[in-house]
Amino acid sequence: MIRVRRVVTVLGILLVMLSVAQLSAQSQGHNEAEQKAEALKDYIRANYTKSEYLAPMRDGVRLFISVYAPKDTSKRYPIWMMRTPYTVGPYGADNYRDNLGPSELFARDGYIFAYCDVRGLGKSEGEFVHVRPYIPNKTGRQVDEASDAYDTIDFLLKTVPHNNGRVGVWGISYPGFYATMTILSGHPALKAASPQAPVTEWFLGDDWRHNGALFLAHAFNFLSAFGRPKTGENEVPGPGFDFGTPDGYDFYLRMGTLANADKEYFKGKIDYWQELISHDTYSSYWKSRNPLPYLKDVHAAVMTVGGWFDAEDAYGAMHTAQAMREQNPGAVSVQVEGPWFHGQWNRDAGEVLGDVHFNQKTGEYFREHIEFPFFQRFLKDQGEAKLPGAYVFETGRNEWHTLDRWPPPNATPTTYYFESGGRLSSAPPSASGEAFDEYVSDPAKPVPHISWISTSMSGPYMTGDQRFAGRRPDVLVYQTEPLTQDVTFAGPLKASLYVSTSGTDSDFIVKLIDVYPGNYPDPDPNPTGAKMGGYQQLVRGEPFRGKFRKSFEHPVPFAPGQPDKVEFQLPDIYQTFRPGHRIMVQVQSSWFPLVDRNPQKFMKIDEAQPSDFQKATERVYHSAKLPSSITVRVLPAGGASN
Ligand code: PG9
Repeated sequence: MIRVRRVVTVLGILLVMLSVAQLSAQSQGHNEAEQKAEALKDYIRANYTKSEYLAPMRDGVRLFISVYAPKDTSKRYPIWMMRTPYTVGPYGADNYRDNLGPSELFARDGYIFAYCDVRGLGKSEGEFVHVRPYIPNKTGRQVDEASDAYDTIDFLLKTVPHNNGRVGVWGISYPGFYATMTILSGHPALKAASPQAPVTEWFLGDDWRHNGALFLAHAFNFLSAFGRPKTGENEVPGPGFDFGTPDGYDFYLRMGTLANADKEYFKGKIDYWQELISHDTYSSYWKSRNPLPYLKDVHAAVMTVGGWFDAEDAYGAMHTAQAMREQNPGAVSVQVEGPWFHGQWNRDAGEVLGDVHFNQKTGEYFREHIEFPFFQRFLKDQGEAKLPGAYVFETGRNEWHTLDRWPPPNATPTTYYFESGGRLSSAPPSASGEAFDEYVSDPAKPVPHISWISTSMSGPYMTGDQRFAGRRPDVLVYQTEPLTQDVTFAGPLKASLYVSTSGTDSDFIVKLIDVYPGNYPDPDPNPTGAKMGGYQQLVRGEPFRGKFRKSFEHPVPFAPGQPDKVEFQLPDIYQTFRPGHRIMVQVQSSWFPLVDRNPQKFMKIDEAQPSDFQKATERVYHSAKLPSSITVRVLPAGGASN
C-alpha cells in the first residue's frame, strides 16, 4: 500500500512540475513578445523621424498624413502607404507609433512609412462617405478615393526627401478597400499593392450582408462604435456600446425588430445604420460601391490576402484575386489564402483558431516568406524574380501549397446528394414522389450561431463545434459513413436545395462540417478544454435569403407549400477530410444573432413589426425529382496540379 502511495505522490509532484513548466513557458513566451515589442519601439524612435502633413487634393480639400522616414539619409527608400478610416494616431510629431508597416521586417530594413487619414475622418478635411463609389473618367475637380490616393502619392513623392520614386500600398479590411482604390488610381509610381481581406461587396458577401441576409451582430457592433459621433479631443469613435449583458443571443432577441435598434439604442445618432438596413435589395446603391468592375489595366504587382475562416471579408479577398486574374491577364497577381480569422495573418503566430490547431506558425511564415519578399521584390528589386500565382493552405492535412492559380484546374465537380435517414451520398436519390425532411422554423427560438456566450459575431464561429446545432429538431443533418481515404475539396461549393415553406419568405443556411472520429485526441496544451472526439468542425457556412433566389435586384415571395429551388455558391475552401472522419452537411433556417431573423413573411424586413414574425414549416426535398445536394470540387489523390 505504501508503495502505491509513493508512486501516486511522485506522479502528483511530476504533474505539478509539468504544469508549472507549462505556465512558465507561456509567461516566458509572453515576456519575450513584450521585450520584442519594446525593442521595436526603441528602434523606431532611434532610427525614424516623424513628420505630419496636410496634403492638398485636386479639389482643395487637405488630407492628413503621418510620415516616418529613416534618419539615415545616405540611401533612398520606397514609400509604403496605408489609407485608413480608423485614424492614424497618435497625433503630434513627438508621438510615435509602436510599430511601422505590416511587420517589423519593414521597419528594420528601411522604408518611408505614410499613414493617411481618408477624407472626412481623423484630421483630414472634407466629407466621409462609406466606401465612396469609384467615378470612372473623372474630370476637373471630381474626386473619389482613387483620385485622393493619386494626389496623395504625387504629394509624397514631391515632399518627402530620399524616396526612390516607388510606392507600395497595403491595407486590411476597410484599409484594404482603400488599397484597391489606390490600385484604381493608376499612379505610375505605384509598383506594389496588397489589398488584404478588402471590403468589396457589402450586399453579396462582405461584412454586412451575405446573399442579402443581414449580419446583425457584426453590423450593430461595428456601427455602434464607428458610426458614433467623434469625441473632439481624441478623434476616435466614442466609448463602446453597453449591451448590459454578455449574452448577445438574448440581447438581440429582446431587441426584437431592426427598427428597434435605432428606436431603442441608436436614437438617430448612427445615420449609416438606417442607410444600411433600408437598402435591402441589390440596387445601384450597392453596385456602385463595388470596385472590381474597374480593376483593369493594372500595372502594379498585386498580392491579395485572405483567410479561409475570415468572418468579415473572405468574399472580398477571393473576388479581388479572381478579378485580378481574369481582368488583368498580363499583370503580376499573387493570391494568398491561409487558415486565418480576419486579419490573423498580420497579428499572431497563426497556429490555432478556436479549437482547431494547424501545428505550425502560419502567420509568421506568411509575414516572413511571402509578404515581406513581395514588397522587397517590387519596391527594392530584391529577392525572387518569379512568384507563384497562389500560396494556399490546405486545412485538414495542414500543408502550404504554391500553385499557378486558384482554384486548381484538376479539381473535379462532384455532387453529394441528401438522402433519407440523414445520409449524404454521391449517388442521386432514387426515391420517387416528393421525399422530404421537414422542420419548424420558429423566429422566437432561432438556431444560435455559436454555443458560447458573446455579444459579437465572434470570429471563431467559422470553425466552431456544431454538435449543439445538429441536435436541434430545426436543423437537418446529412452525413457520409466514416471515410476510408483522404477526400480533398478545393474551390467554391454550390448548394442546390429543393425546398418549400409554409410562409412566403425564408432563409436557408447550409453548413459543411468535418466530423472528427470519437477517438480524436484533445490538443495539448488544451487552453479551451476542447473535447475533440466527435467534434463537428464547421468548415464553411453560408446563408441565403430565399426571396432573392431568382434575383438579388428583384426579390419574389415563395408560394406557400410549393417546392421551389434555392441555389447559391458558398465561399471557397481547401479542406481535406481525413480517413475516419465524416463529411456532414447541416441545413437550417436561422443563424442568430449572426444573421437577423427572417419574419418568414415576404416584406421589407427593416419595416417588420413583432407581429410579423411567424413560424414556418420548412421542407427540404431529396427525391429523384427534387434532389437537394451540394456540389464541391474534389482533387485527385495526387493533389492539386498547375
Ligand atoms: N471588415 C471590417 C469592417 C469594415 C467596414 C465596416 C464593417 C467592418 C474591418 O475590419 O475594417
